[in-house]
Amino acid sequence: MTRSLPDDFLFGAATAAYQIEGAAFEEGRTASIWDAFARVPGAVIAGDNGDVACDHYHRYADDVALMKDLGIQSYRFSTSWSRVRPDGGDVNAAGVDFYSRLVDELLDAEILPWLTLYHWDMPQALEERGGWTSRDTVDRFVEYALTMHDALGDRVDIWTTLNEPWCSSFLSYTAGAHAPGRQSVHDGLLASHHLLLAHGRTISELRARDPELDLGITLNLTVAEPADPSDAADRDAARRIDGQFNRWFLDPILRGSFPQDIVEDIRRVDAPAVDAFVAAVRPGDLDTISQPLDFLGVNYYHGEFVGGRPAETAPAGDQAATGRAVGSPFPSHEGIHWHERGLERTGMGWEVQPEGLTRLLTRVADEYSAVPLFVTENGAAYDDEVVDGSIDDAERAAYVRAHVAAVADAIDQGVDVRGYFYWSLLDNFEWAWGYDKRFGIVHVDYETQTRTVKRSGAEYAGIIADRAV
Ligand code: IFM
Repeated sequence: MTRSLPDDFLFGAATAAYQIEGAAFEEGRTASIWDAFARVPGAVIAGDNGDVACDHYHRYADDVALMKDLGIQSYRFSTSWSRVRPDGGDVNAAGVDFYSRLVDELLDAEILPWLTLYHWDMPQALEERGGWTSRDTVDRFVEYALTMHDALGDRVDIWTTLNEPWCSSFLSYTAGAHAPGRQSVHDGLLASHHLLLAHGRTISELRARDPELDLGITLNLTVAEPADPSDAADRDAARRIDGQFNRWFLDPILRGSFPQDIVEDIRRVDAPAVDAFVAAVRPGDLDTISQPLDFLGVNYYHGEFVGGRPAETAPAGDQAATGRAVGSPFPSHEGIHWHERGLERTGMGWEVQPEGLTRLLTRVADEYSAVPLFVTENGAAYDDEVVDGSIDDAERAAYVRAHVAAVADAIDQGVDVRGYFYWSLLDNFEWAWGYDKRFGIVHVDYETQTRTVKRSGAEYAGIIADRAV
């Protein structure tokens, strides 16, 4: 059955600064936490780093032309704090100018620029002063956001404060799997609060400057399901995943409170960390965090199928990325076990579960808010093969179709979903996995920097042209 998307539905593609730009130390840019972390032995597979990446810094005009050829309507990119305010200090005019040229190129190509201020690459100098565990970093972030608005506010209307704060707090400060690689429940909790506060402060400053801007945040959300819904321990495992992954961010942003059941779970594991977190949440902070948004960005990749006891058959997916010992990103993780349910998996070991996206969008709309939703990331890595210069990635093409159809299902059920951004436009630096995992609809040969549109890219272009799957 052909599924049509509304005429004003926005089809886009997404990237992030550190994953594609390269030029890591050019024209005034200094180290971000990812430049430092990638140099920690074992932190990133094969010792890869973002020094060159897709060399987008020098090739942005060609990349915009490629997007135009594909019919991409909006490009979601992030700006690098370390390029714009190196070391978190003074403004670097050359860094700002890069983004100004990129935006002009997009507008000339009639592609809507969608700017994300933070996709995980804080200046390393700020990390050395406490990073996201320090409240002072919130002020530095707002300064940086206003610098971007000074430069681009006349041409960019859509601003996302943060991408996936779960990753930049718990995955980074509690699990140690991402930069800066800390492993502390206390640090993850504080980082999550300060990230949210930076989001709220930035929204209020930008709103005060220009009420016409479209302002929002992007969360990575999941659908947590108990392996056996009739088993209380399995249901509790699903509650805890939902709480630590989804509600920890949805609740403060859309309801003005942290989920108390999760606060109490974590207190049983690390009471001093929770005391420090509670003290860090000062009067007024939750009002700042929960002010109205123009949109919520939802990143969805897969669900979580969990039980309260170890599964008899170990799940097929192996998401352990690196040679370093990393911890759990879930502060209260004892007694949560992943189970197998026989779904197809991507090259990341992630389950392919498109109907989970429909349920997720419906749940956010029903339980939280009627705020317009955009799927700001969805995509899959597969082991692509280049044969005679082409990449016949049928699995990725099917993945895109299935997930766009899942969005159409949510719209049919009355959810206000206004767009879909494929992750990612280009193969790129997949964090702890380095260049080993390819998510792009466009293949990148990292030796020659040649771009080749994959079959999935051609099919996505067809979906955009037809406005239907
Ligand atoms: O590559 C990442 C991106 O930076 C954030 N969301 C998930 C993607 C795939 O892991």
